[in-house]
Parts: sequence; structure tokens; C-alpha cells
Amino acid sequence: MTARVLSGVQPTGNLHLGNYLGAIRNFVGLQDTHECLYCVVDMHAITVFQDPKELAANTREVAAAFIAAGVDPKNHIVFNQAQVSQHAELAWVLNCVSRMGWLNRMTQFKEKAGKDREKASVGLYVYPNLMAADILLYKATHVPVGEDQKQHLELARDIAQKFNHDFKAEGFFPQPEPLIQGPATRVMSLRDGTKKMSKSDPSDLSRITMLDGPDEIAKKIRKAKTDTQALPETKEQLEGRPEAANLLGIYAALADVPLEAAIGQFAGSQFSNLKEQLAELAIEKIGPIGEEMKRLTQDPATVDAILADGAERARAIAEPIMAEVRHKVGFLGS
Ligand code: AQP
Repeated sequence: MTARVLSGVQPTGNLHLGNYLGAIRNFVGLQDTHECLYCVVDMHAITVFQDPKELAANTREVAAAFIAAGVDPKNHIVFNQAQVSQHAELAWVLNCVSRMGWLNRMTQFKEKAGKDREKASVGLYVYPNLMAADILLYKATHVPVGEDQKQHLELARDIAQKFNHDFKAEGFFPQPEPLIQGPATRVMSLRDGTKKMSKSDPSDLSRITMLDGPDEIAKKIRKAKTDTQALPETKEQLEGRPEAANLLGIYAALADVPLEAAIGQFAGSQFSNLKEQLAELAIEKIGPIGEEMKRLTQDPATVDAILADGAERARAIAEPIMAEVRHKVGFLGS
């Protein structure tokens, strides 16, 4: 079986360093060894209301981020989910395979729905089934994601297995493997090292976005929360020091060195030294990607053409697999 990669990012605005280090950056390296499909998951985004105009702009922005980071839309596939209707179609079938008990365990739903669960959309609840459909529609074997998506990936594996079992189709859907890579698989908020860096955090200072300029990047790192001790000498000493662990993890990921190397480099020094060098490095690595994203989004027709072309090629892979699914399920006319 060909090793096929699929991953997605939601166009919900405020694309940040966590999305980049946890996911998008890893998309790039996989292109040499795998056939890759990278998807702007606009259908996932609407599980929480999105202003239609903003959704369209954010969809182009995420596509631009993929390309600016180094994804090659000619040799691989970049598209937005809503242009390939088979995602929705397979998601319905998988809604009927997946179990309520499985979804009830999903921590992301609990976090996002919060206390007022009754008011959350049904889409938010079945989101992991749509994510399973995204992956299985292409029989993708590998899924590069941040740590927070691990549970959804495990669910996708369970759904694949149950579909194969229920429809007596041993080996039809492969078991997708999560690829959770690098020293920054869970980038934390700059304001609170125990909270994930996230698009929806009300504090702009909590995240570095891909469109931040040098001054904003430097300011956010300068203001990042710290503790009162000097930086540790060993990985074990990071225990109970979430802010130190986060800043050193980000530094290691951006410098492309193991966490141990970053710890060694700053052992015993003050946070101010780490912050200064981290700001310099982040500006050097993120700045040019943001500039290229801005350039690309100023030319929406080109981005739209890339997405349309990607969707056409995605459909060509998806439709024969979806046709087999219809047939296995017993839908007439298939
Ligand atoms: N903080 C993070 N560290 C590492 N990886 C992260 N990812 C997200 N946040 C971090 C990874 O980015 C990819 C795309 O994520 P998404 O578009 O599904 O968005 P999300 O996880 O909903 O992003 P946020 O920022 O967490 O949004 P909100 O605020 O809405 O909850 C995924 O591979 C994800 O693992």
C-alpha cells in the first residue's frame, strides 16, 4: 500500500506558532517520502459559527500558510474540504458506525462545549467522525498532527476497524498512524504554560500568529510568563516549570535541535537571555513565512485556482473509494 499522508487545519483565524510547529512544519518534510494531501477543513470550522466572509478569507489564509511554509501544491494536493463532497458523504456513513459512547469520551468536545453543552452544535459533537472520514476517504496511512489530536486519531482507528468488521471488509480501511513529531508537539500559551496555545484564547499576547511582524513577535516573547528561577540544567528539572519547558521547547523546535540541546545551551542562565535569542530566532523563521502569506493572500484568484485544482485531484482519489463504500454498505445504484 502506498504511504499516503493527510492532514487538515481549520480556517478559524489567528493561525499560530502551535499550528505551525505541531502540524504545518511537519507537512513539508513528509513530501519527499509520501504522497500528501493537505486540507483546509472549512467544514470543521463551521461546527462553531463563522462569519461567511471571514471563513472565505481564512480559508485562503490557511492555504497560503501551507504554501508559504513549503508545501508544494503541484506535486502534492492542497484543497479545501467543502469542495470535495465525498467528505460529507462518508462522514454520514461513519456517523452510523461510530458509537455515542466513543464520542462521549472525547476531551476536545468537553473543553470546547464547556459548561453549556446543550447549546453546542451537533456538528461539534460529531466532529471526530468527520475527521475520521477526512482520513479514511483517501485511505491515508499517516496523519501529522499536534498532540491534542491524538485521541481523535485513536477514534478514527476504531471507526476504521468497526467499518471493516461490520461490512466484512477485512483490511479495506487501513489503520491510520498519527505522526506527532518534534520537541513542540503541544505549544503552550505564552501567558499560561499549563494551557494550550490556541486560536480562540481571548488574549492576543498568549500566541504568536503567523502574520505577526518582528515588533509583535519580540513584544509577545518579552512579555511571556516566566518563573523566578534560573533555567534548568536537565530535562528532569523542567518538571513543574511549564513556562520554562514551553519556551525551551519552542526554541528547540525553531532551531531544529533536540530539547536537550536547547536545555544545555541555556543551562543556568536567566529567562531574559533565552527570550532575547528566542525572539531573534522566531523573527528569522516565522517572519518570511508571514510575508509570503501576505503576498499570496493579496492574489486570491491564484489561491482559489490552487484550491480548485487540488479539489479536482482529491476527488479523483476519493470517488473510487467512496464508490466502494456505497457498494459495501448496500446502497442501490452503486
Ligand atoms: N498549541 C498547539 N501545539 C501544537 N500543535 C497544535 N495544533 C493546534 N494547536 C496546537 C495542531 O494544529 C493543527 C491544526 O489545528 P486545528 O486547525 O484543528 O485547530 P485547533 O486544534 O482547534 O487549534 P486551536 O488553536 O486549538 O483552536 P481553538 O482555539 O479553536 O481550540 C492540528 O494538527 C493540531 O493538533
